[in-house]
Amino acid sequence: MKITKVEAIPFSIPYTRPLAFASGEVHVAEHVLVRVHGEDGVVGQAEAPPRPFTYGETQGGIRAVIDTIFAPQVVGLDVLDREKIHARLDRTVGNPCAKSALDIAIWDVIGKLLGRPVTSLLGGYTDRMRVSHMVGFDDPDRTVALAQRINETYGITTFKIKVGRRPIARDVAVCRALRAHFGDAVDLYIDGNRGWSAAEAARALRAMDDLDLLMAEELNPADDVLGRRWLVGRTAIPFFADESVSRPAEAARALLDGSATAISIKTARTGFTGSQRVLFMCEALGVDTYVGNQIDGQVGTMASLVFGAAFAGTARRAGELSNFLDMSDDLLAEPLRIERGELRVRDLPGTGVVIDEDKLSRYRTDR
Ligand code: MUC
Ligand code: MG
Repeated sequence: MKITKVEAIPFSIPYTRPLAFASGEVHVAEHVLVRVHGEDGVVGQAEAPPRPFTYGETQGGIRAVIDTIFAPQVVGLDVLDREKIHARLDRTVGNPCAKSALDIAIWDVIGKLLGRPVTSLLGGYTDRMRVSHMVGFDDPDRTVALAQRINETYGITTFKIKVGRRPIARDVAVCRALRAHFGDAVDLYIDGNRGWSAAEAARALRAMDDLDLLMAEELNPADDVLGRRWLVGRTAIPFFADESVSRPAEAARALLDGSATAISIKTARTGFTGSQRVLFMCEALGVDTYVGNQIDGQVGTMASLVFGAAFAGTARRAGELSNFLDMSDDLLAEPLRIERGELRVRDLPGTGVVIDEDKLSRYRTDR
């Protein structure tokens, strides 16, 4: 089936609870819905979340690169010729979220074409994932109250805490309060989004040594080449690379040069095709992975779930699949429901994304 048209539709949905972290803040989901049309009227869909503070992409930039460069390169190609499609997209450097949304939308078309859920086509390991919730910067009491509500309402028992503030005692206090409140009933891990220096991160880890943290992520910049290697070498828990590994080759480099011991996989930045490459490389090397969150809406979260549930390696750990809870509304016709701490994939051809067209009309910003 040939690709006949590609659309990049900008939309804007406010957050009820903005997320703040060391590298930025998100108040409004100004994302792009990518639609890939195939012959016979089949349409594949995916969400691109621009993250200027992470990859440099913007909503306008994603639309422009899709409309002016990627769409002309892929229209007319067969959806099954994925290597040919990627060879063309890869002529342009960067633009990870734009390329990934295209890749996922193409997989959605393939699933619909074959009449099978994409999660089965990718690997078919399980039909569900445990959910981890990411909490942004706040004070200890409010963070504990939020985590308690999320735990009671959705059964979530894994929390990622954003850190990277100064003085480091602010973040240590939040982590300590969560551990004191929940005891060993929850798993906790931290993500610094490059906010600390290597020395600050080492001090913070020392101060939290008794908190039984599961893992740590991007505590200092990977560009502090020796500082990062020094920090990772003295960290006793898995040290995840996230935004510093936006391509499979960067993940390989991070592991080989000792700037990470584990890799966060985000379908928003490596699509399904690139995420598979990252995952398979990590599996072959015996390196841990988990499914991360690019502050996705429900359409993007569905993609993370479809990928994460497809493989034993990604289904093992809780995936970050819940930050859409902080949005005031979303685009899915049938909203995602987290129950008993889990999300289930949908037994539908494709990725299972069905858009509420009235909501899309309300939130799109190009008309
Ligand atoms: C994360 O894991 O870092 C914050 C910035 C970004 O690019 O993704 C989020 C979550
Ligand atoms: Mg991160």
